[in-house]
Amino acid sequence: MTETVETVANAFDLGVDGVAALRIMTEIREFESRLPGYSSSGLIRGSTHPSVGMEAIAVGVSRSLRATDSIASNHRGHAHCLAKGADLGRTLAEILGRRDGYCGGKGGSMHIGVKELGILGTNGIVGAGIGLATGAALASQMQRTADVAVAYFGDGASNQGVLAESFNLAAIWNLPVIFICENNHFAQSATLEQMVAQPELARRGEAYGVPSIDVDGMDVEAVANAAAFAIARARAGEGPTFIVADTYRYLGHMAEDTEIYRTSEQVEAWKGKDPIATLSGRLLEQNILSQSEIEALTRDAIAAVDAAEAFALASPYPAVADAFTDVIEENS
Ligand SMILES: Cc1ncc(C[n+]2csc(CCOP(=O)(O)OP(=O)(O)O)c2C)c(N)n1
Ligand SMILES: [Mg+2]
Repeated sequence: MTETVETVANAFDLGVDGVAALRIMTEIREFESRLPGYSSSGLIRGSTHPSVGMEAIAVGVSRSLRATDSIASNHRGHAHCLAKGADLGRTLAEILGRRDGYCGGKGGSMHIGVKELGILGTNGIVGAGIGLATGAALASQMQRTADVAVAYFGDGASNQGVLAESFNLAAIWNLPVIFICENNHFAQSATLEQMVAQPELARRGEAYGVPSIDVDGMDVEAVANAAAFAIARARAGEGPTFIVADTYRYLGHMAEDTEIYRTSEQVEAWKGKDPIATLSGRLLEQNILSQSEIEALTRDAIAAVDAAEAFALASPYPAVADAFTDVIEENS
């Protein structure tokens, strides 16, 4: 049994929240779509994982988060950071290994941490963010800050043992943590059906006493409402929630992916549920934006990413002499 979100205080209001959500989703789409090109032209060292198609989740969740709330992200984490308030230029500079990146260009795509925005880090170790967010939630509870912590992870990561441990501790200690599983149905080339015998992932929360919600991860309103419900519960001291958001990544697992494990028909079918097209359609239907205003918003988003790209490319690489600075934070 999963929870149903019927009444949510602070529900997503298309007139109030719709345009901002469309803007950030369009920026993220443009930002992430450029990554394979940077990889093939040698601007990115190592792998980077775009989240094109999955924008509604990070944007929907972040709508109810404040700067002091924490997020722990994964290897596909740029959208999580951007939706939490990270700057496009500094994020791209980090991905390209430049000095103006959030970690001085020494972290890269899978180590973007921004303390002042509560971004505990993107993370190359599948599942690791689940434990980090649970720990941040424990800190918040002990310090009585009413801040919450969010763990973003994939369907593949849900099979890591840390999820079981974190669910259990969060449930018995009533921790203010929201577990967000972005179920895009693949872990690299493995399908969810190959990985698990019980694909209804939300049922796992129930087994630990963590209320669980299934949500359409292609619908920013639905995600925002589920997250608002879960975040309000956490802030009120009512404990953890598990949200499973059904979604799909349009691009390969990483730039070099041959994608032999799926059909183009499947990819096209999911594009028919595109989160940006769906939101644009609703804004048009409700006369909140006109077609020409949507086009202008799209042009602005592209210009914002152009500016981020120019900023990142103009930033130098870190100096070799600085290789060992900023590696360990000294306790003050
Ligand atoms: C502990 C660990 N095991 C394996 C890997 C290799 N790896 C990187 S991404 C990935 C797939 C993760 O799938 P999922 O959690 O569903 O996230 P998605 O890539 O679909 O967003 C794997 C197996 C890793 N980075 N860390
Ligand atoms: Mg996955």
